[in-house]
Amino acid sequence: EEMMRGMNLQDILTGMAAGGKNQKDMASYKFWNTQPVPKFGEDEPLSDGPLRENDLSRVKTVGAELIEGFEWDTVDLTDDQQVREVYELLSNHYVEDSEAMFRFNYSASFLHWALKAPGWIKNWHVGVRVTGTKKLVAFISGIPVTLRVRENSLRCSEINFLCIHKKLRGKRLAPVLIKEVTRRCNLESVWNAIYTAGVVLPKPISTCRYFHRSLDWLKLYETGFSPLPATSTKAKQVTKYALPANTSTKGLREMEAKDSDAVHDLLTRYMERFDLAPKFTVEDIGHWLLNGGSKYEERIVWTYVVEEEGKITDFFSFYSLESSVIGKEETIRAAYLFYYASETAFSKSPDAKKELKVRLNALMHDALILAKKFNFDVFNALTLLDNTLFLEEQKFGAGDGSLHYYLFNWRTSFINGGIDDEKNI
Ligand code: MYA
Repeated sequence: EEMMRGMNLQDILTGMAAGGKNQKDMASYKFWNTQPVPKFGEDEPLSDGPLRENDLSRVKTVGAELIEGFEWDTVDLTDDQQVREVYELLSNHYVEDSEAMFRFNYSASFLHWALKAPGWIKNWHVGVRVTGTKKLVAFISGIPVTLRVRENSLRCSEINFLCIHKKLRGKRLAPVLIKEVTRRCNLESVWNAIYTAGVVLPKPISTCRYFHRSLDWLKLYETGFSPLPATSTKAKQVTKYALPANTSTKGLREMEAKDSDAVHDLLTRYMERFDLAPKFTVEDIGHWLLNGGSKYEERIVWTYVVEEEGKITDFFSFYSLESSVIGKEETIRAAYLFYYASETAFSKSPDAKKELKVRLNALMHDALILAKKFNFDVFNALTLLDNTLFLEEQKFGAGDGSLHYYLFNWRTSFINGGIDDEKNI
């Protein structure tokens, strides 16, 4: 108790309060120390703004030398064969849980969708190949995104899928990849970036926890994803997570292209309530929520709207991302809660928060029913947006993982956003 006093939520979440056990001291971030990111321990309330000067004339026109035997490549993701190569690299070498039981298995369709969003830039899909065999052994990507960080609008690159072949780990290749993608963003006069990671780096602007809601508890138990609580039985667990066969929200239906303007308008207003949000165009909505016009082999995203008397009052979406069970043939099919919004968020009634809670619980209950119907094993969500209003009631449980949010070359104070302080999540 005493120890906690005087420590802020940010320190608790990033491990600083535990004597920095999840985190190295600043001096040992040999690479990140040289980058325009805020440092730990610098907590003076300075105003929001960039951390280094932007000067296009000083951006190098060619990439830095790579270690002997390797070469840079721009991966062409309009070529299915090259998407396949990225898929192979990630499916064998991308993010695993701390116990190395599961690994993200982003599908080729997912990569098409995530990396060719409106305005995508080919040069930001950076690969490293073995000179002799041309085998792809490392990757990092960026896509353009306009972000609102509090009152500022930033043209950013969203960096994702940083991956190095397991045999090339620990050789300081990651900093080389990061500097190369930075150079390629700078060449487009983009000086800021957003990225997320499970690891603690200088310095998170926000931190979320993963929550999981079992849809097929028995499968999750058998694959080692979910434990059997000491106070329960398998049968009780199965009963606990059972869901009705049909949704119950009146007017709920799949989103169609004709809904794009209404969904765009609703989501834009809903997102104004938060400190960090992407600024979407109607075209972005079509891409992110309508599966880019369903042009991919596999379905990646599902979006439902509620229509009442010709008006769209609510919507929710979730996307599909499997994890492979390491050492087995099996996969866990996970649905991840994506964007949603509800007119209830703008209620002026004295019971507004209660109304929003009731409405979101009804919507998310239907989202769970639909995800179950589409054969997902688990439904995942983070502690962002208004999620803490329904996680508990919808039987989500806290996972082990945290997700830290970072901005490159932008200072802003910590965003407590979706973390529910009262419940101490
Ligand atoms: S997060 C997902 C990251 N990928 C994985 O976790 C997949 C499995 N792991 C790997 O492939 C490797 O372990 C990686 C590191 C590639 C992660 N973000 O080469 P090294 C720092 C940033 O010897 P390796 C995602 O994709 C580490 O602290 N830095 O290490 C978002 C150390 O620096 P320092 C990281 O293990 C990525 C240095 O790298 C990360 O062989 C956003 C060690 O290098 C990490 N996840 O390879 C990237 N992990 O000494 C930043 C370790 O200072 C983008 N490190 O501690 C920044 C914005 C750029 C654009 C700017 C535009 C203006």
